[in-house]
Amino acid sequence: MADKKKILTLCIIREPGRVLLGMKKRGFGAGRWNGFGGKVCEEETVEAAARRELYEEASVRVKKLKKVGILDFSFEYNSDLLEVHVFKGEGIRGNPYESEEMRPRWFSLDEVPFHEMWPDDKYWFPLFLADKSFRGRFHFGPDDMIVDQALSEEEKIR
Ligand code: 8WW
Repeated sequence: MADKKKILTLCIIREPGRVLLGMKKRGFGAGRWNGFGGKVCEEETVEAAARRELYEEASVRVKKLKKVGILDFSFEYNSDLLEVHVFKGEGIRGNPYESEEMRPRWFSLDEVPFHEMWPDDKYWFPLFLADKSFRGRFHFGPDDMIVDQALSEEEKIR
């Protein structure tokens, strides 16, 4: 039986010329640079969850949060279905601070570490950096290899 779809958030902070990523220190995706995020709790909006996780994982808040993408991930070796809501954060408040979960670091746009990120990121991150909205799905086989994928630019994401 397929598990229930899990709704997750992913927030990437954008400034002119650079983005804030975090090195995931433990749990799912450990050892990879990624945005900040996690599970949406009951009785919580997806945007509230994105702000909460950003604060818990990097000690920062943002003035503006815009949903720019939805990505569906599935895996051959378990039945998890992840629906990841991708947000662009702007107007950072506070200084990024390392948590038990994440080690934050700014990357200039020409040094985004794709080789140390999830393999799907190299497809949709350029859309993110170009201020486009997008929808995608990626199915992973052995060794986190992408075996099936679709990605499209969208007018608007709700
Ligand atoms: N960039 N999965 C959401 C998450 C999930 C679990 C705990 C945060 C992927 C990216 N992120 C994720 S999971 C992010 C905390 C991916 C497959 N490809 N690419």
